Amino acid sequence: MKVLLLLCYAYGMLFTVAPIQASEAKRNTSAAPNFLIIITDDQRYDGMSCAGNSILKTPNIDRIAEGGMRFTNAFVTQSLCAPSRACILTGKYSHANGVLKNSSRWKRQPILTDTLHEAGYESAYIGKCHKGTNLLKTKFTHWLGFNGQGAYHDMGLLDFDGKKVTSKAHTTGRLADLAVTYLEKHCKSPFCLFLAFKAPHIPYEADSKYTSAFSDAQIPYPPNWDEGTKNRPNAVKVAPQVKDLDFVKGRYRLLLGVDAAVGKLLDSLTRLNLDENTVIIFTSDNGFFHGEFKLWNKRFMYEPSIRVPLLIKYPKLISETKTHDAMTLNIDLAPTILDLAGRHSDEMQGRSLEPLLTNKDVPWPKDFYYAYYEHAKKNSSISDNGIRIGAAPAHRGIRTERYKYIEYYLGRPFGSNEPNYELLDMLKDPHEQKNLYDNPEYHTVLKDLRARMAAIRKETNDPTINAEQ
Ligand SMILES: [Ca+2]
Repeated sequence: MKVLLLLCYAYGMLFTVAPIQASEAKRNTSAAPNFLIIITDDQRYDGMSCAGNSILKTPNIDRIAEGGMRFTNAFVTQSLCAPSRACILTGKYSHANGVLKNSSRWKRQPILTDTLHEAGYESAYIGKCHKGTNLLKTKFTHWLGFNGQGAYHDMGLLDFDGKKVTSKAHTTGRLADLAVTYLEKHCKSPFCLFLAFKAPHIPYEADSKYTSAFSDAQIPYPPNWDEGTKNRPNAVKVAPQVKDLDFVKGRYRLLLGVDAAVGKLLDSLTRLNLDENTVIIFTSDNGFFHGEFKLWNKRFMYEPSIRVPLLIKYPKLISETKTHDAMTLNIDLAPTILDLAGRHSDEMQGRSLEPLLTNKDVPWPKDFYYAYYEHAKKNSSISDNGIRIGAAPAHRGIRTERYKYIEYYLGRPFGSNEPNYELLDMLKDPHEQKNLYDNPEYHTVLKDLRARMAAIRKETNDPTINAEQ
């Protein structure tokens, strides 16, 4: 079996693409829009200047927001790399697509590109996927980049001739160059191009040109820094804490590289006359803590971890700079892309954002279900530098426009398996500091949230719900 897998992998390295001239791309005037989906890794919702960040300037990412739609309440249904990417590609919750953890294997199932291919699209995935090569080889017309976490320096990347090439150049810039090459020479309209950066994921090794950036910056401490996790349920207290916020500067330096790369992409779309008929979507697979409760990393259902950037630009549909505050989810992206391509998949559980992009007055969900499955095990999540980056408890919950209810149903990792619960009123308590679970005044609220969460799980075919009811 191992030999077979190796042969399969080697075969994947040998793919070639028909050389299509840039002039052919320029003739792209068909009604079917192209799609460029840019996914960063661990960029939180406010990691760009168009979302109000006064320290990190991202003029090129802001160009997507200018004349486009910025969703100010965009969430992921699981805050972790591989599961969130699976949600994006399948349009389904983790419990429905089966990618519950980073280590989960993909089961055979339709994804976004299956429907696009039927509609005459070609597809490409460039960069980090975090899942096996078979998924990329079977579900995309072209795949370039790397499997797993990759590296920022001296990494072998596949080029468009199928050769593995190592370069001293920083991976962020190299991925952008591959995407530009794809647009110039290899794309066949209509196309759907995913460009997935590793940045700003650890390790914080930015391009050397940004080494001195932010050296004098004062990263603001959040209002809930001082208390750490002392007021949080026991299950949360396993999470490693940081002593200061210097690491944020490393993340911002990596995002400067992403911003420059985005600039290259946008310039090439304009140069190739593809900008009018290409839908640009910019988002991240999950958010990140910048010291809230002295936490870093992601995984938890608190706001900094589950909120992500979401920008959509499509001049044919959106004529001026706009924002929208409806709650949108990572599982909505695939249905949105299909809708804009004139297609639909009954398999998907998210909903198209097209009515929001066009300001239609439609009923829209006011709550969503969140679940995180990797219950930390001793010694199972030690990083190279000795920090337990993955120490989080399994949990699930529901977030409405006002409330958040969380169940740590397996209790505290490395300790008691007695469940913990958390109820937050984000209207009165925007920094999520006060657990109201035991407050009798919120008894009805709690009961309603539990009932609603059970209803969503049932509606979306959570295979574990019947066992518990
Ligand atoms: Ca991630």
